[in-house]
Amino acid sequence: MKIDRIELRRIHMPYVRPFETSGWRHEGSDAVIVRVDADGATGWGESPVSDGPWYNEETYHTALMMQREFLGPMLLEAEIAGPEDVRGIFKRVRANRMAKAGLEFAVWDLFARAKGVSLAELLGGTREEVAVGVSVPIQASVGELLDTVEGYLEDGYQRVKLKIKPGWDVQPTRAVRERWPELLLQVDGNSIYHLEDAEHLRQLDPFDLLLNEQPLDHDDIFDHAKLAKLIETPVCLDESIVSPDHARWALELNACGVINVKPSRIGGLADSVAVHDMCKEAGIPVWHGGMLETGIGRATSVALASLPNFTLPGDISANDRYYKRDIVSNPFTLNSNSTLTVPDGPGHGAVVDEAYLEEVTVDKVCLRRGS
Ligand code: OSB
Ligand code: MG
Repeated sequence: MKIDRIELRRIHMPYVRPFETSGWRHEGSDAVIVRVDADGATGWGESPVSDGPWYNEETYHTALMMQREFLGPMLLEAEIAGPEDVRGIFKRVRANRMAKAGLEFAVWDLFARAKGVSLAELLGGTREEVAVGVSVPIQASVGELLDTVEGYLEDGYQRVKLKIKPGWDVQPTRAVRERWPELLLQVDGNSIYHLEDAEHLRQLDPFDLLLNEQPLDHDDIFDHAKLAKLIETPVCLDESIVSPDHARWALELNACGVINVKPSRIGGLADSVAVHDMCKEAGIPVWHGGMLETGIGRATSVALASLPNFTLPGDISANDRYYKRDIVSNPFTLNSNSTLTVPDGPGHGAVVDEAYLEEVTVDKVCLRRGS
C-alpha cells in the first residue's frame, strides 16, 4: 500500500480543568492530529505533544516540523506492506518519537479499517474491557485534593494517581490514604527528585502504594536501580523507557518493578507491543499511561491496553474527565467497574467530529505523494 495524502493539524482544545505536575501546568491540549489516506481508506492518529519540552524534549513545534519535513515525505515514498513496517521506514530519523508515533498510529488505524478488523485485534488484544483510573494534578490545598479525589470516586474511578513534588508529597498522600484506606493509590513525581531524596521518598512506604512513578531524572535508569533497593514501594518507570532496549536495560538492572507503557513516548505501537511482550516474559506488569489525549489518541490507547500483560489500571479516563467537548462523536464512558469497553468495530473505533476538529485547528499542513 502507498499513502496518498497526509494531513497534519495542530489543535488547541481546552481541558475541563487545568493539569499541573511537578514541572508544568497546562490549560488545554496542543496535540498534533494526523490523518492518512490510501486507496479510499482513512486512518487517524495523535501525537500528544504540548507547547513546551517539559515532559520530554518534544513540542507541537518540533513534531509538526519533523512530520512535515522528514517523516511525512518518507512515509509517502514508502511501499507499506503492514503497519509494522513504519518503524523501519522512520529508523533513520533519531528520536522524535511522538512525531513518529502519531503517524504510525494513523497507519495502524488505516490498515485495521482496510482489513475490517479492530485495532485491538490487530495488536493481539485479549480483553473486552480495560481497567482505568484517574491521574490527579497538583492542587492548591489538601482540602481541595480530598474534594477532587472524592469527585472522581463518585464518578466511579477505582484507582487514583497523585501528582507529587517536594512540598506536595508525604502530606497529601497521607491525607488521601487516611480518608480511603482501601483505595488503589499511586504517585508520580515526573522526574523531580534525586537519588539523595531516597530517605524522603521512604516516608511514602507506609501508605501501601501500588507504585512510585518516575521519581528520578527523565533519562535515568541507573539511579532508579539504586533507589529501588532503598525504598519498599515498587519503582515504576515512565519517561526513561523510550524503546524496547531501554526496557531491557531497566529489567536487567532491576531498576523497576513495573513499567508504564505510553506508545507515544515509545515512538509507536509496534515497539510498545515489544516492550509489553518483554515485560510479560520477565514477569513485570505494565499499565497504560496517558498524555491527556483527545478521543483519537484515547482510542489508540484503549486498543493497546487490551493486551494481556496490562494488568494494572491505566491512566485512560473517560473523555469527559478531560474535555467538555471532544473531537470525536463517540466518547468512551466509564463502566460501573471502573473500565472502558474496547471497541470491536474496524480500526481504533473513534469517529472523528470533523466540524469540531476544524474549529479547534490552529495550524494545518497537507502533504501529497509526488508533490
Ligand atoms: O507522567 O503520566 C504522566 C500527563 C501528561 C504528561 C505526563 C503524564 C501525565 C499524566 C496524565 O499523568 C495521565 C492522563 O490522564 O492522561
Ligand atoms: Mg508519569
